[in-house]
Amino acid sequence: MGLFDKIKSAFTGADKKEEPKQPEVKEEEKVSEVSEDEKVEKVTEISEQSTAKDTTLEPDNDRRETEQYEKGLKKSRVSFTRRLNELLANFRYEDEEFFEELEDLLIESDVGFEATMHIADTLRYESKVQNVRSMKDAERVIVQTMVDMYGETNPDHHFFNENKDGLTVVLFVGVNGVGKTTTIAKMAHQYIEKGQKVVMAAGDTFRAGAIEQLHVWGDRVGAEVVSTKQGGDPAAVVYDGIETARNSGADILLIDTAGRLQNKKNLMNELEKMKRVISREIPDAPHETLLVLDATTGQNALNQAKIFKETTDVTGIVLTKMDGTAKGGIVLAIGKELGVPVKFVGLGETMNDLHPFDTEKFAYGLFKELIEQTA
Ligand SMILES: Nc1nc2c(ncn2[C@@H]2O[C@H](COP(=O)(O)OP(=O)(O)OP(=O)(O)O)[C@@H](O)[C@H]2O)c(=O)[nH]1
Ligand SMILES: [Mg+2]
Repeated sequence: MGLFDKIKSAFTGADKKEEPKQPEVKEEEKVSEVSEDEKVEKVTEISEQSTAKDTTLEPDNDRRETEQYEKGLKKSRVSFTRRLNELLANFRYEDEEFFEELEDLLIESDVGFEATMHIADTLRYESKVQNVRSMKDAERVIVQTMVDMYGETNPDHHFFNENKDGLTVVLFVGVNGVGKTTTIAKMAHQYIEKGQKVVMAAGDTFRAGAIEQLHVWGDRVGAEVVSTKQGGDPAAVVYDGIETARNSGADILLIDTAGRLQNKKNLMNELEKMKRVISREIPDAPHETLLVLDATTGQNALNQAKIFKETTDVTGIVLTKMDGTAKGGIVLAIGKELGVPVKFVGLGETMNDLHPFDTEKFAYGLFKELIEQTA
């Protein structure tokens, strides 16, 4: 059974629930840019909001997580559903212009070239062999093909490599401002909520304020932060982080890194040096090297991912700011064009807004009304 059928029976059955009322989101609304100086201040603000919210959340609640996906992907869903419905209203099966407009819509939704061609060609074929005649037929083929593609390109459930017998080491890489530090804080918070001990290493010794930012997060979430002075050697911080984590019996060490990409060779050298230090201390580590990508940057994010893939062994992707984009298709492009699994998605700014990537919930969050609409 394809993902489309699975979702249709799982989510749109008898226990169908009402979507909570939310204000309409403007398509062109963007995640606000934050200046370097404002970052620390913002951490405080965000943490306070999150603490207020945390008490109402149960982390393992499946239904709540589905709702969070729905809420976080609302911008993309509202925009795509509206545009597809508008396009479908003019559907005529022998009209090549329709197929071209469909391709434009898909490209603009960031699903990528390969996925776009596959979806449009599937519809062309189904029209030619006379399976598609009406607007409803076209809608079903488009939505089913898209949803099934999510199922095919992204494995059912993400696999996060944890060291069950000792310290798990996770290295976070990615360019400036994509959300590395925030993701570390969110992840730390979630592990601490589960009763685990977390150490964070401030491997970004480059950007002014980065060390302080991690310390503020550490205080908020209750994780020890290991750091050196600005301009210090990140590999030395990593070494200290491992020592501290071991000595304190921590379960997980989260390593922040600087977000430079001006010089590929420097980046490679710096990351390689950190990795050497890590694996000298713990042979299987880092257990995960997570590349953080900002979903709002579309094709750019994909290009960054290609460069990082060439320079270091990326084991998974964290796709942040999905809530801030109307172009949620990027997951499909990543799956199709990179072959690196998306392991986590950031669906908002609070500490509970980081989620293990779940293909079903994700596809449902993106296509809820369209799936329900299909006969
Ligand atoms: N809306 C939204 N904002 C996010 C998300 N993740 C991160 N952000 C915001 O993105 C901004 C940048 O996040 P940082 O964590 O500082 O990014 P970084 O990669 O560490 O940046 P550098 O340290 O400059 O390399 C902050 O304002 C975060 O609140 C998300 O999932 N959704
Ligand atoms: Mg940072």
